[in-house]
Amino acid sequence: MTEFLRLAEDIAREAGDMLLAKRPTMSEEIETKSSPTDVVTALDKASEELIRERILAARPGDRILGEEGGEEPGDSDVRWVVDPIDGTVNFLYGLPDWAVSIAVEVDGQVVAGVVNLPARGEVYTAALGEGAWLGAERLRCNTGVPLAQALVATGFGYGVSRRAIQGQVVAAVLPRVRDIRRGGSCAIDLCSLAAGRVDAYYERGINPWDYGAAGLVATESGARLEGLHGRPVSPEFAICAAPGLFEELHELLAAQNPERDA
Ligand code: LIP
Repeated sequence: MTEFLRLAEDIAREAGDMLLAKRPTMSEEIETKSSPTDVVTALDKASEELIRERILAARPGDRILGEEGGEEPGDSDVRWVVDPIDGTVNFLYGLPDWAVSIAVEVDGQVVAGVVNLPARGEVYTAALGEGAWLGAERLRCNTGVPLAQALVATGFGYGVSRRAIQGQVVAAVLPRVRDIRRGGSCAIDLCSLAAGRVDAYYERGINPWDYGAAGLVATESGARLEGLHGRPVSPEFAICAAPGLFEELHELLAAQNPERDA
């Protein structure tokens, strides 16, 4: 596990340094993906290429799932789950909240995760059963916070028709909580929860590369991360908070039927 974590951290730092150094010259090259607001920059692709090369040089045969390049086949029971830039819109606009995220799964379970925020100089790490860390600081999420006093992070997937529903859901949540934050990166929202900078998080439409590494950071900090009705977290839905607040937020969200499409 330590070997996985060290390698993931080295690679996430190298990709982050490259992105910081090159950002001003290459960020103009933009394509769109699932919708006009779903962007990918040349640097998303360059970052993922670098990460894939480094993983395969160190561990040939391992499988890799990346946001931009899809799944690399392989026989290994080890799979690396990579988001070369989570928070691409922030990155594009020069906002500091974007991250390189690398998770390592063994037999389908995330055992190590690294989330590097180069523009903030922060690196979050977690290892299964061994805790979550911001640099050398052990992380523990906030506990004992009632829903009415909770600062809740969320995000909005890019699908245009789903955005109307996401707006309805957030309108139901807002009057019941302290406030809402929309930071622009699922990975950073989950790490912020682990660090006690927000109390809870929910979102529809995220992907394994968004929550792979940061999900382990959050759960190792003491939080619960699940889908609705006891289902595992998935692209359909994610809720994360310390036990107690988790159940309160789950009740509120489930009543909104937030997975509906119309
Ligand atoms: C982003 C997610 C964020 C979500 C955005 C987007 P990207 O990922 O991390 O939580 O709200 O819509 O999906 O596109 O920056 O890798």
